[in-house]
Amino acid sequence: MTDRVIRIIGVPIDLGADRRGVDMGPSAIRYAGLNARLQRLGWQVEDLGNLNVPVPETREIQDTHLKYLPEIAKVSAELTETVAKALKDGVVPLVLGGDHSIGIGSLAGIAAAGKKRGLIWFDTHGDYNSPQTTHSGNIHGMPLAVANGIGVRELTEIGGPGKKISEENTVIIGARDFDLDEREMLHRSKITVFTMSDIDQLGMKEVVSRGLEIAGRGTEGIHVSFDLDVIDPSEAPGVGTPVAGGITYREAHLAMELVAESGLLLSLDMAEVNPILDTHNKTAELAVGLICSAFGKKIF
Ligand code: 4U7
Ligand code: MN
Ligand code: MN
Ligand code: MN
Repeated sequence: MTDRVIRIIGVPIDLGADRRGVDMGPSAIRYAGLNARLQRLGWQVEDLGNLNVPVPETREIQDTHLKYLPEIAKVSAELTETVAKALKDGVVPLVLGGDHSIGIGSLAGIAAAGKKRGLIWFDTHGDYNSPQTTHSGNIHGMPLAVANGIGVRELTEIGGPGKKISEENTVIIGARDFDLDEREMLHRSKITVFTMSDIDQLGMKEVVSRGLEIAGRGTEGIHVSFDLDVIDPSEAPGVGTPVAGGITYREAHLAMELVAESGLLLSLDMAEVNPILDTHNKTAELAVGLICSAFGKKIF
């Protein structure tokens, strides 16, 4: 029936995270039946396979404040081109992580394609550290900052100089674990943050509606970057960085259903699935369910 095409781009990277395991995310998500389920929704699916990512054991850490910088810069540049090409081809890029450093390439690719898009970043964390503020040196704690022009040029200039996001159209949802300096930098930015406490008080429906309004204002649509650790570890144990007190299974689906209903979604990242910590691929299956909700699956 369809001219609607989703192009799947796997990025089996864990160089940006301390813990090994999220490199198996793309495989776990495909194993959970992603392609067939999207096809059943009426989408045409083009799976590009995975980008080439070096294995950490074959590399040495050069800078402890920016672990595996050259390797991550190279993968991010390749992802940037792949995402930009997808957008130029008029298809929807679906990027499967891998750790959340994939956000660097996704957002640079969108910017390189010349698109003005809003951004909703579902995450426990701000991912807004700089090489100066990071405690871990892990680049998966930095992609949002990098996209906003903060950090080393090897990362911020991928896909061209300048910021890759518009702060005014950027929203974080589900936050509950910021580093102190990261929190300060976010306060000073024009990025909107909805914490877990906001979700408790306003409800997910209201938070996502406000988020969509902010991200969609004056843009061509939105990119959603979804870090599975935003969901409570009881529902999503298989993530890179589990933190108690997250959103529920239904809240996550509601959020994606509202994104679908808005008609604004133009590209999507699913990050930080870690099959090693999972039970029977539960988290990857949840990720597939959320992807389907975001791309229009209706219960009835
Ligand atoms: B994720 C952290 F210190 N802030 O920088 C850091 F708490 O992509 C966590 O959101 C980063 O999973 C988490 O290492 C990155 C830490
Ligand atoms: Mn993240
Ligand atoms: Mn996170
Ligand atoms: Mn810390």
